[in-house]
Amino acid sequence: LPLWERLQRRIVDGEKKGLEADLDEGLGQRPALEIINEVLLEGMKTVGELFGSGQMQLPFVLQSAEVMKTAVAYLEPHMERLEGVTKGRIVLATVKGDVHDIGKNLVDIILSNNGYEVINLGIKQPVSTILEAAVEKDADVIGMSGLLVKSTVIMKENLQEMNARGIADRFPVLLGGAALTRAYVEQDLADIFGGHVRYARDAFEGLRLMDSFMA
Ligand code: B1M
Repeated sequence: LPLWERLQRRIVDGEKKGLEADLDEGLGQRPALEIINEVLLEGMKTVGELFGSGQMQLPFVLQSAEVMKTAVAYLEPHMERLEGVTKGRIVLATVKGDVHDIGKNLVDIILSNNGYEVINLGIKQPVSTILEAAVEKDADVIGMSGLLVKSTVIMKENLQEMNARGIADRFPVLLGGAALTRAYVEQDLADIFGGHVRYARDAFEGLRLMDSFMA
């Protein structure tokens, strides 16, 4: 198989052997970020489709996710990094009940590489932990990720909790993850939230929105 197809297959098949050699070869031809976005994420998309249609079982999805994580970790040092500036601080978490973190961690990488301080709390984070970290670390923005349909409801509850605690207008909120839609976030959730909430389709939109929050 040609290199890019081979890399994609490694994600789909969950095959780590030879991964680094292929990534090295790839790095000779394209920037690290482009390899992630245009090659590896396509592989994850296929995994999602296969899983969704019952053609792939969960343990294999987990293996694919592991290969994806290994590949991203290997490529990260090769990404461009804006040094010597701190543009702002974000507390970032995957919401309660949700373990998906590949997207969240990509957001972390993109923001960190572009001058933001990211306090990444990890997965399955209850709202109290997120809000307490935001207050304690004096964050500029709160970012929540979640891929399950269930997580879209949790996000709504989290915003209501911010209303209840009277901190809705202190922290703009950035939301992302596959089950969300722009309309749900920027109309339905914006309606019930006393502050500013925006939807990011991907990590780059997340970066643009961070820049706009800090402007
Ligand atoms: Co799960 N899973 N999974 N899974 N999984 C999905 C989400 C699913 C759509 C698959 C499917 O059915 N086709 C489905 C959800 C269905 C639903 O809710 N309606 C699903 C399911 C059902 C489940 C379980 C319930 C399965 C089970 O146990 N029976 C279970 C849930 C466990 C739990 O959370 N409690 C489960 C478990 C897992 C694994 C552990 C095996 C693994 C996760 C490993 C890990 O993350 N460490 C996994 C995976 C890998 C997936 C799919 C296949 C791929 C997700 C992924 O990493 N994509 C996924 C299919 C899909 O999403 N279509 C699926 C790549 C990643 C880069 O994309 O996270 O969307 P994403 O991030 C994007 C954007 O969304 C955005 O930026 C990123 C790109 O730049 N973004 C943000 C994300 N967060 C952001 C935050 C921001 C800004 C942008 O600012 C704060």
